[in-house]
Amino acid sequence: MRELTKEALNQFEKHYGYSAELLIQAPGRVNLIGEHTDYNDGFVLPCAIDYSTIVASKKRSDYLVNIIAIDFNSKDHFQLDQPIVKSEHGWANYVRGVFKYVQETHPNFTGVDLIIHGNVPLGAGLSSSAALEVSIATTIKTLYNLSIDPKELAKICQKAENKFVGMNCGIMDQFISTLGEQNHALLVDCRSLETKSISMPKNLSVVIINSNVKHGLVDSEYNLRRQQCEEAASILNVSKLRDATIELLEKHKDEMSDVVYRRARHIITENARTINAAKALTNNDIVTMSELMQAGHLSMKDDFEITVPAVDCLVDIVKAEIGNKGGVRMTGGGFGGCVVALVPNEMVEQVRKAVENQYHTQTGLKESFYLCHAMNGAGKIS
Ligand code: GAF
Repeated sequence: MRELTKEALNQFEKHYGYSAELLIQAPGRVNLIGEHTDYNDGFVLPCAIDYSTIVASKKRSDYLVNIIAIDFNSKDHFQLDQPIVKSEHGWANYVRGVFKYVQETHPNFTGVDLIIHGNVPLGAGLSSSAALEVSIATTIKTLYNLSIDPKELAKICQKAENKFVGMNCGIMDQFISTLGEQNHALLVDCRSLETKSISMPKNLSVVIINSNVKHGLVDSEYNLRRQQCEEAASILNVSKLRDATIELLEKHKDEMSDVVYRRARHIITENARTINAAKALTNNDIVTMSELMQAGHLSMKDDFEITVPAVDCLVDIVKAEIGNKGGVRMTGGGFGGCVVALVPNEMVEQVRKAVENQYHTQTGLKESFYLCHAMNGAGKIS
């Protein structure tokens, strides 16, 4: 983090010729359980991680926004007193979208110079996009002292991604990047947006292993899953699958395709698993947590069909080492990306070695291994 910060400040001086007045960070996230439940108004259990996007900034008074994205080796600029339209640079649309929707409700700001730098792995399912959106929104809010509460800020960022970028995501990623708590996961009710802080067991480490299978087909498959969930909800005559039960689903099984039935079964069972996982972690009941994570992974593999063989392989390797002393499952939207494992502290090296020895041989791929900690959400770096 210190290195990232130093580099962001240096680059700011180099490009703009004066010093930044503010440094903001927004973290990526890992979801412990509750996958694809957010847009079904259900429950999720993520924590923010110590990989983040950093933004160095300074106010301007001429309605110009200058952006330099170090990691993309790319620049963008636009005027706030003219309509904000799409850029040809993919990354820039996350930034432009946030400016557009902050401006919609809080129009009183007059420009900014920005440097963006970060270390959230891209396309790995650890929410680099949400970290970017939240870092920008928090920068505008802090620089101009705008009164935007954290939940509203997360919703503005989600709107930018849904309506400006065109990715129909739920609220989880922006929410945890904004509201994360050090040493805690957050059980989020994605309907009411109420949260419960769940203390992370001290004897377990949060290990994330990137399969380095880049997300493929994410947008199209993600949107298809959403449609299938909506179709199931409509057949079950509920507003969202959050309101359905397994009994109701079984009663209407013959009215839907097998695929739609299995999609709904994943969401209904995943919501229950997520609530139970929060209880298990609270009680330091690792065996139950382990079983819930395993069941969650199988449900994503067989019912929701969002895992890929390399990710399943990583889960198997880790599971063989930790048994029910910890838990492991795919994390994030799916179709590549990472697994998350809760590993007894004293077994982390053993797990690292097992993955190192077996993953490449079995898949031809090389993993990346991140030992993480649950962190606070976005804020000022002093
Ligand atoms: C992606 C989305 F952005 C989230 O809203 C969530 O649906 C997740 O996939 C799956 O749980 O990260």
